[in-house]
Amino acid sequence: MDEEIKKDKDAILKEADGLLKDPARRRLLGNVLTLGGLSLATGVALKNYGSVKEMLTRISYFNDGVQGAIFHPSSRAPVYTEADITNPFPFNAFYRMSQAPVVDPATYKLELSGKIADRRPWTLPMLQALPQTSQITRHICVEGWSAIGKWGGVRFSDFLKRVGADTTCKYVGFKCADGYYTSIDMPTALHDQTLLTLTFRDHVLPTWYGFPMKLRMPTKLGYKNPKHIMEIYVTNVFPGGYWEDQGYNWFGGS
Ligand SMILES: Nc1nc2c(c(=O)[nH]1)N[C@H]1C(S)=C(S)[C@@H](COP(=O)(O)O)O[C@H]1N2
Ligand SMILES: [Mo]
Repeated sequence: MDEEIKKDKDAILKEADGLLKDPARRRLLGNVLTLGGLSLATGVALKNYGSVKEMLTRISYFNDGVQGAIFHPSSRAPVYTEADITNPFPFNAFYRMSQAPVVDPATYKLELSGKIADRRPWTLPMLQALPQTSQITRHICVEGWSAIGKWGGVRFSDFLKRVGADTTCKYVGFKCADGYYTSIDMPTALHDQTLLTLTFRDHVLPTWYGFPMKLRMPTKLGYKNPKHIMEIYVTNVFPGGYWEDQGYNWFGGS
């Protein structure tokens, strides 16, 4: 880490520490005064104390350069136990729950494009036949809530290798059935906690949580975790995202 970035990191933590002196805020936030917890800290604290504008400023304060530099492929998000799972788990999207897109499993095909050697589409049974793993992690939404859930599916790095994705590219982009879109940096795509998930709490992903598929990254804020994925592409051309294009920080790490 170079000197300049190290200074930024210290300054950010110091400022957050100042903001969190109030014991009520501390209680709300628990153990979070690490860079890993800072997005949660700012999201929750600002929900209670500040405006949306302030929240966005604070999220953007973690500018992409600083985050990219402090994010190391080996940093891991905390994992939890079955007993910690939040029930019911919150729903969130840019529309109401009843408007979540209904995708037909019989005709569903995951499209691949961009810098990928084998761009043949994947059906759900093909995806289900790949080795599966599951993980209990905390999902953090910048709107001021967080919740612990269990998601299961295919390790995304395995999938990318299998289809011959060019992992020297900078970005992986996602297009969703509801018109949502987002994109992530390649190191996060290859992170071993990044999963292409097909289940929630050991059952087929419900419509509102993103059927047929949600990319789950515990190292990223909620809006970076696309639901209802229809297409995945690999590119060096910055793809942006639905909220990112409206001012949310692109890196969006938690
Ligand atoms: N396709 C799609 N994915 C999306 C969204 C969306 O509106 N559409 N919202 C994002 C946001 S802001 C959050 S917090 C999470 C919410 O996921 P959940 O409904 O499973 O809690 O989905 C993310 N992924
Ligand atoms: Mo969110």
